[in-house]
Amino acid sequence: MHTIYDISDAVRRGERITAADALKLWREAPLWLLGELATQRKREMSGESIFYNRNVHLEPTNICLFNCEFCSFRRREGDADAWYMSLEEIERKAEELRGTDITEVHIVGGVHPKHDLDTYCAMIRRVKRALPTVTVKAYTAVEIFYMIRHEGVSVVEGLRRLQEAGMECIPGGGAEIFDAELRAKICPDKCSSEEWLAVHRAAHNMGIATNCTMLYGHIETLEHRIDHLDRLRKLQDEAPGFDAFIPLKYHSRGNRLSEAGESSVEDDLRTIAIARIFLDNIPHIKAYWVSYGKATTEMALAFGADDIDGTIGDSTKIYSMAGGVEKPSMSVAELEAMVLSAGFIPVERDSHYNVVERRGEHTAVESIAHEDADYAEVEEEPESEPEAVEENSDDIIVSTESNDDMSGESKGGGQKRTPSPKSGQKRGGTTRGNKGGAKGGGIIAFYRNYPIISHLILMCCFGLLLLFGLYVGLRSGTRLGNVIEVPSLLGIDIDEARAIADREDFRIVVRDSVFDVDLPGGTIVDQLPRTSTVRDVTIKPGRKVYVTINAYSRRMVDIPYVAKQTLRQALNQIERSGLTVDKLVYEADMTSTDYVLKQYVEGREITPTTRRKCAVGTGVSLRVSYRREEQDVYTPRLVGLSLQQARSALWDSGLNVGKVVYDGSVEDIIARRKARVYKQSVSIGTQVKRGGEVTLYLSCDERMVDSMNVIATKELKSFEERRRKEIEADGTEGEVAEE
Ligand code: V47
Repeated sequence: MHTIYDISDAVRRGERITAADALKLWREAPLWLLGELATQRKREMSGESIFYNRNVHLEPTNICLFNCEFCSFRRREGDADAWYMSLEEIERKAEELRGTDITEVHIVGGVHPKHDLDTYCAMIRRVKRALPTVTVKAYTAVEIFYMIRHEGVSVVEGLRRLQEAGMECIPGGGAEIFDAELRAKICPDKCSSEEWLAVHRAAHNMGIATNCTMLYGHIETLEHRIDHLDRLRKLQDEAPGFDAFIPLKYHSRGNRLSEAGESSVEDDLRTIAIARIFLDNIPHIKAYWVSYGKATTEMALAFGADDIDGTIGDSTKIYSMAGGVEKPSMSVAELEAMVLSAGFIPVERDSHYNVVERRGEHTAVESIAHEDADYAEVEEEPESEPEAVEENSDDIIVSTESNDDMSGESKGGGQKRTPSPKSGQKRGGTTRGNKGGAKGGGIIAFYRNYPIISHLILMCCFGLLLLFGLYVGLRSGTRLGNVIEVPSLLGIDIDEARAIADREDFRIVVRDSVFDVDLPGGTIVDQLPRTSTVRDVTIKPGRKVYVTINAYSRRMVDIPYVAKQTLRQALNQIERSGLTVDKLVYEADMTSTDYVLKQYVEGREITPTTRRKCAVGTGVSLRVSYRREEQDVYTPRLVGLSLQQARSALWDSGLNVGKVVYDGSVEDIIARRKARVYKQSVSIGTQVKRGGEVTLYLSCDERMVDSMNVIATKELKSFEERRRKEIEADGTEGEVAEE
């Protein structure tokens, strides 16, 4: 076992650290030490530079099919504050930016039910038509995965079409947290971690640079964070292409995870520092100022961040709607001042981390570039001429010069870049032209000298062409253009499903397993693509259908000791171990509320020395403290949630699950997994005693659940309004009393 001193020495020597060491450092290293180590790593990778760019975000819609727990941005179609931009509006918006000095448009938004791959491509084309020299960074891997699956094309083909439309790089959003269980809780509708990673892997292999993110500070643990970073580091080793990692601090206003609170500034700085130390193959760490605010961003520069994102121009709402910076906008002067006051050199970059130099503007970069060894010019490759940006071409030069260390070769951060189309054309054009001329002369001379042989050769070629045409025709008549309607495999045995797949000409891939006592082993409980009641879902012959099956035997797990910590920590640990909560029993206490005093499994107390295993899914009962004056809690909103989500919401509020009642639309055990709560026995915001029970009513009737959800949203709003007034009134009473 390494001590933090061993680990620090390894970092100082420039060595890679393991996931276990990173966890130890995170937990035990004092903040100053993390700052020192991360800054050393940052200096090795990007010298004294801190990067920013001139950018805007474009959020075409906030209407989204997905309903993530942490999201405050998402609206349903028809909601009063939902927005949707047509292609014309998008183009007009881009046109308004003409003549400004931005170098990047970052497009991201909701996954709109009516958008397909063509719509997404058209959006990019419209932006590029209005702003031909600006880089379009577009769509999270979640959006890309959705549009590609919807279209039924391969990831590579989908990316190729987006690239053809003008997408140059991919932002890092949608990664959230990779742990499957946690992902299923906070963003159950989004593509899986493997799918997110697969999109980025494919992009990297195609030479498309991407970013990566991690949403942290909600209900995840440090282990989840390290696991997330580890998966990113592995992908970067395998297929380099990440330009930057962006830790995204969770903001809690106006979403269903708000009870998780928000991370402290210390946690933010530790997260940034560990990311810089651990991700030794990702060239840049971005402290996204829109999320962190100016003060924390400035501090982040002393903890390994070397990028602060850009000018933004009040163009994104994702963070302001969740409680981040309101109307985010910073001038170049403000961004540079922030960097300078942290003791570093501000450097304007383009989307590929090339330095942008502007004639006539005296930037910090220009004055330092010639003095500082870190900025020594790298010899240019002959074909990659500096690309002059057309618009405002008097002002901007996208320089190919880069920081020695930033070339990243030694660190494995080297990016594959698509060669400049200009240079490619130049090389191909001249050589092909010459050869073509020589060949043309030779063929004519041969024909004149040997007319019979020439005719024979021509006849053979014609015959071959005829045969080829016949073959293509037959193939397309039988198979090409054929599609298979995806059958519902839910509830059937995996062997039976394989037989169907053989018959129908598609393939089955088991991608996950769960354990449900009520189901036989091998039963399919989920599939992708899923079937739909409103349209046919089809795939091409030979394609894969991914299934989740019920495991054959119930896994045995160690019972963790979860007492002597907060209820939230205990719930997290119980969940991670694969167990569940049986009952929360509250006990009055003088000092604390929501502190776990004791724990029981099958009636027997678990102590720190208990070494026992039990089957996955076994319930743990917790004896939890409450101070008498804090005995009451408010019933949370449960309508719209799955059973698992509703259970968690109740436990988090200090309440228990009463009866679970399914209506007639829930036909079998499989359907139960899809059912959502449409009624709760105690309405939202009712004051009840801790430990009380709430009965849940579930249905698979989506329309009914949706309409109950609308009512629930109104109830929640009026409860929040009522509470706000009560709190204000309490505050004024307090002031009067003090006076
Ligand atoms: O994927 C959503 C996050 C992401 C909340 O690549 C939230 O350069 C905190 O990825 N609290 C989208 N975070 C934004 C994004 C991004 C931003 C800036 C630069 C880049 C880049 C990428 O925002 C989502 C999600 O992880 N998010 N809601 C919230 N309440």
